[in-house]
Amino acid sequence: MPALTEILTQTELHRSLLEEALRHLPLPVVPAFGSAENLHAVEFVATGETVTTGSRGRVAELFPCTVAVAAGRVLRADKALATAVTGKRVAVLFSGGPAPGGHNVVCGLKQMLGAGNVLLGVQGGPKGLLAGRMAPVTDADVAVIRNTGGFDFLGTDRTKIKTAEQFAQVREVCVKHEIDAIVIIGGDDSNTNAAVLAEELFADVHADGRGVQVIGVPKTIDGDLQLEELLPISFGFDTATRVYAELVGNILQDSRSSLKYWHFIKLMGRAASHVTLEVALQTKPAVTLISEEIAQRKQSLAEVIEQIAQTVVARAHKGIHHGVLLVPEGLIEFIPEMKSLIDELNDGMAQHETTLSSLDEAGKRAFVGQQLSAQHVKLFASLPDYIQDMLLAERDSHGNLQLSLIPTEQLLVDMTRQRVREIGDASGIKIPFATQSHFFGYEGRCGAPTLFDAAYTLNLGLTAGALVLAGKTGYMASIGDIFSGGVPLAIPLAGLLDVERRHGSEAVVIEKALVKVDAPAMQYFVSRREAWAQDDLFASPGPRQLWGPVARQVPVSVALNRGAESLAFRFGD
Ligand code: FBP
Repeated sequence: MPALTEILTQTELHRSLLEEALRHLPLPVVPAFGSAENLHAVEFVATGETVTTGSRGRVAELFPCTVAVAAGRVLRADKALATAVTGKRVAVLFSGGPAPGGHNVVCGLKQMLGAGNVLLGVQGGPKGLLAGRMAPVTDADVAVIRNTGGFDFLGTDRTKIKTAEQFAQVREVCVKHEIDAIVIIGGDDSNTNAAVLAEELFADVHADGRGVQVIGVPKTIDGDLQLEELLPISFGFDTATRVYAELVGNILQDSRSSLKYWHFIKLMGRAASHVTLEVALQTKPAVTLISEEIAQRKQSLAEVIEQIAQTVVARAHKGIHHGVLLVPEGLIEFIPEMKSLIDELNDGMAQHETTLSSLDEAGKRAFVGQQLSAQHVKLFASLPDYIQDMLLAERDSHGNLQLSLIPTEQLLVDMTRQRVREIGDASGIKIPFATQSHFFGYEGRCGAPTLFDAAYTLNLGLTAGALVLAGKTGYMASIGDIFSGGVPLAIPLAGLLDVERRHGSEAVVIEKALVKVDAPAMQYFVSRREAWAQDDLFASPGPRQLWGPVARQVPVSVALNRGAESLAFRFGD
């Protein structure tokens, strides 16, 4: 074989030149743990801060053990542990959608646990935990996965652990594998799982009366697991938004070069609009919709379309027939009238499940059209067939509409086209409106982590490991002071829980952190968006940088919301 083909074959199995180089990228460690070469475990002490929700009383009844121990107090790393802890067996699992940096959490955990303890990797997320599928994580594994994207080392899934039978299964697995602690790397739902498991496994799992410690690690590209200074952002958000910003920047360049298309781009983020806001701050497109603002203003779908059409027309009058619009994945559910329609459809579909399952698409549309209340009939009829079909499609395992399947970007294109035509007809001027639509979602979830996500996750893994060694349970690891050195924190999971009534019974949840319309990042965006709508002022941030002057950056929205003086993060050095 010629030499070049041999070289190419050698890059298989995650050995591209970049992946190889990334494995040797040095990452900073926060001062509490010593240095990258000489790490040590730490004690955790209570800070003056507590976390709690409006459901405090009920949470204390449902989570007596973990609430009594933590009392809502946030902990921070203190001095080095006096004696080495050895002999612990710790299981780690990914839960929910993948996010860049997850592999580094495993690396940090392994490093902190050291040779004296065993780290077991659970395969296939919570489902794998229930089935007891796990194997030791070796130093060789860690050397391979360091600084790589994805969750492919272990795999993940979205199983919710909530029934008595499932708790019994987890206990059995813990006994069988002699597990002392479980680390769950996940988002709001997965950390709710962690809180519930911490309480369930608090004591009496092993024959000697010992329980199993449970620690959460905050992950999600959606950025909706955050808590001001205590948890500035979940990991994965920075990388995902930089990948999307690069793609959006390229499209902005194309639109200004080709001078003929409006690009409507939907960005991932199941509920909150953090991803869309961040990408807008990085790229400055003509139109960006923020679901939370639309909900706050109680805008109808027609009003949202009018707003877009007016921008298209205003730019056309200036001879600009191109532009870019960003729309968050979750928009539909934030438009009050759509939310109300979806709620009625959810109930109706559950009630008429058998009838609906016997009908074809057109039959379903006609049947539902007759069942809807008067206030929703007109709105439902105004939606194109393909949206009606998606609204009537099968719900996910939690009974939710599968939002990422709804082509919101296409809906906005079609409805805007109609409105632009009406405005043109009324004024006797033909307004060109050629379009392209896109959905950027899965493209951003598994990229190699940015320097921020790589360093953040390594330190989150070290923190989770240190919490295990310090004997803690029922906490979520975090890193505070990200602009001034970094400090490992432990947030009591029970303090984050809310108790809601859902479908007639109690549900325990960690509420998603939505975009706050009065927060500095949103206010800055509001102050600039009119200028971005009028002219092409966009920026193309280009590929994410792992070396060089712009590598050490946090997301723009995080820096603005935290009142930082620059975008640069600092861990340790
Ligand atoms: P997590 O909250 O579990 O991190 O997942 C977020 C997300 O990427 C959303 O942005 C998106 O709506 C969803 O996952 C898609 O889920 P799936 O992988 O099940 O299609």
